[in-house]
Amino acid sequence: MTLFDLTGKIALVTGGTHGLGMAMAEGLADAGAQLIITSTTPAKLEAALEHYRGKGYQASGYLFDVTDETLAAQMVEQMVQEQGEIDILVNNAGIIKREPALTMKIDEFRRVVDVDLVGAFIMAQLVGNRMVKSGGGKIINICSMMSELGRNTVSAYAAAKGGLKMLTRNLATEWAKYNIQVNGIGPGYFATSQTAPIRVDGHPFNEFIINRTPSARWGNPEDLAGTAVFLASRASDFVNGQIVYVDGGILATIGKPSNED
Ligand code: GCO
Repeated sequence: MTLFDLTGKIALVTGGTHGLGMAMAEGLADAGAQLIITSTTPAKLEAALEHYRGKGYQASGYLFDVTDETLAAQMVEQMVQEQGEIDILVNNAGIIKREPALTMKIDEFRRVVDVDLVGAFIMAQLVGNRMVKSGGGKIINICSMMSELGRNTVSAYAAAKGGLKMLTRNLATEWAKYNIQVNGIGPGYFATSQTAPIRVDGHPFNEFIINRTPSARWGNPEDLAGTAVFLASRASDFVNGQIVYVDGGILATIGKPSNED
C-alpha cells in the first residue's frame, strides 16, 4: 500500500475546517500527510485545529481569503517558511448562493465565481510555481455535480464549478511536464452544512435526491477520503486532468420515476 502512503508529505486544504474539506483532510492525514488548513473565520480555524490535533494529526492553520491574491501570496510564503514545501493542494474552499438567475445580484454572482473559481486559480498558481521548483506535486480541485448539470437557483455556482472543471484540464495540460498532476473530485449530494437547507425531511429536494441517486442516499463526507488519497498519492502519477465524480451514480443514470424500485 506504499502507493497510497503520504508520509512526509505536506497537504494544504483550503477551507478544511468542516464538512467535505475536513473529511478529505482527515483521509490525507490518516495516510501520513501533515495538514495545513485555511479559513476566513478565526473561531472556525481554532476549532478545526483543536479537532485535528485532538486526533493526533500534525496540523497548522492560516487565516486569509483565497480571493485576496496579495495576502494569499504572503500566506503561502509563510506556510513554506514555517511548515515546508507544499506537496498536495486541495482547492476545497467554496461558497454557494441559491438565487434565481433572473433576480440574482451581479455582485453576488461575482462573489461566488471569485471564491469558487478565481480563488482556486490564485492558489493553484501560487503553489504551482513552487511545485515547478520543487520537482512536482498534486493539485485536487473540488468540483461538483454542477460541473456537469444545471439546477434551479445555482447559476453562479454552476458557472464556477463548470469553469473549475476546465481549469483543471487546462492546468493539467500546461503543468504535466513539471510532474504536477492536476485533477478534480466531483462530489454528488453530500450531507453537509452547505446542503442542510435542501436536505430537510419532507423537503421535495431531499426526496428527489434519494430517488435520483442509484445509491439511494446522500453521501457522507468520509465517502470522499479515499478518492482524495488516491489523487494525492503516487497511485495517480499517470492520472491527469480527470474529474472523479463521487456521486452514488447520479451522473451515470437518467434517474427513475418515484414509484419505481
Ligand atoms: C445544490 C447543492 C449542490 C451540492 C453539490 C452537488 O444547491 O444543488 O448545494 O451544489 O452541494 O455541489 O455536487
